[in-house]
Amino acid sequence: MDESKTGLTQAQLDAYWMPFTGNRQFKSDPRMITSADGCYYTDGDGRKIFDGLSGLWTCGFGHNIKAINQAIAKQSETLDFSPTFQFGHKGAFELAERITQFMPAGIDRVFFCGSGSEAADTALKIARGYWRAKGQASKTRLIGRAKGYHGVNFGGISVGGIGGNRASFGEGIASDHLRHTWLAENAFTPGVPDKGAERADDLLDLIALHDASNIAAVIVEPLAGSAGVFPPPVGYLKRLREICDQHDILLIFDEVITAFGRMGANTGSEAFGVTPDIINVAKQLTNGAMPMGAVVVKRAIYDCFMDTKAPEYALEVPHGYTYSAHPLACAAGLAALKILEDESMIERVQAIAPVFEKSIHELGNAPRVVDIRNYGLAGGLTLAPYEGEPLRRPFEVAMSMWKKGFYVRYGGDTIQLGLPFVVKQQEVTSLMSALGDSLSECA
Ligand code: PXG
Ligand code: PLP
Repeated sequence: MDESKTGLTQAQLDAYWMPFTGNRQFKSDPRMITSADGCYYTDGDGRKIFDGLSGLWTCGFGHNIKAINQAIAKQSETLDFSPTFQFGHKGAFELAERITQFMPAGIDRVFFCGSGSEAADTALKIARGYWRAKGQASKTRLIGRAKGYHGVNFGGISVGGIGGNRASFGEGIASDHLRHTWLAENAFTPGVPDKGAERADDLLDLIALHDASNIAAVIVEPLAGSAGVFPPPVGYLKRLREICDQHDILLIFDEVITAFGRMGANTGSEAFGVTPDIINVAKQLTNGAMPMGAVVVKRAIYDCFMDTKAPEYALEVPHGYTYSAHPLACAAGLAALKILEDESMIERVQAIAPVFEKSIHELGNAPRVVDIRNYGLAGGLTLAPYEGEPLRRPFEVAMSMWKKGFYVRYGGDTIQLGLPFVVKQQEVTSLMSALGDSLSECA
């Protein structure tokens, strides 16, 4: 290892076990990021790298946002940490109420946590606790969907539907999965695909199998992000909602990627016109500047927990994280939501999304591209595999892009794009042009 290139000793390089990373490959050829501003990173060689995934779907406004940085700095000077178990600080209440302004009507009680993974497990526990509080304790079974991503904690991987994230870890929590919504006949459809709403009826089969009296909740991403960007078929989410209503099953939308602008709307729920019972958020909530997640529930769910004969000092939910509603994260969240509104971020996404859609679909004839999907400022390409090595081509394409000065995400057999809301038209076209070249190089 050339220490002058990374500024690290071998011992430092060795000590860090990197998440979701090929550690051996990385450490033989490190890709270091030293700073970020706007839509660009600077790497260890001083090169500017365009951020084609807004961090990890976190930084829609771009990086180094002064108002957010200042809010965090100011908060750290007055209250760096506060316990939120049995005590409160103002920012937590302010942010909770502010979040509800971006949620569908009636979804207005906010439980804070530290990440999207914690949000997933929190929402699943709330769903089970809710039915128990209502005297229907047999309603425990949790249902997710193939290709779903709900983070990496045990609840989340149990309902999650990405095999590679589950295979190494043995037993999870009893759960079932709906089939995913991808259909070959929808390949290369811009925006939401026409076919596939009937796949929501998979839920009826699971109800027939287990009986609704044993099912607590269904959790889906309104648009599946991590698996490679799969927008919902027309009518699919509406049908899920109907079945959940008919059978008294809670519907949870995991909006960790879709909330706060990326869909060209406040939420995926708003974009696709279907209101669940619980919405999970994280990432864009603080524009990525502080770790934070939240579970936002229908008022009736909260009220059900409060409607108890237990003494007032008793906990209604024995759940929470040391860092739930951390003061610095609350300050970042308040500053970020102000920018979302004041700087018309959602309108910007709406304005640039058609450019993105047209541009990404122009890659339809690039070598080895077998599908392209998009919605708002999220896009995914599926690449044909090398024989016996389905994961290799996306990795090679992403590395080729890095060399050209573009950061894109690869996962499974897909390349994912989540452009900053503030991206310029010319940046969209140069990204797609570079991606076309990388696809050709890796054909
Ligand atoms: N739910 C959804 C829908 C997500 O997209 C999580 C939960 C978990 O959040 P945390 O904060 O625990 O990571 C996510 C996170 C990618 C990528 O490349 C996606 C995520 C994370 C990292 C990479 O698509 N999604
Ligand atoms: N493990 C131990 C030993 C702890 O004391 C705590 C919190 O007090 C946790 C785990 C949970 O940490 P967190 O609240 O950050 O999830």
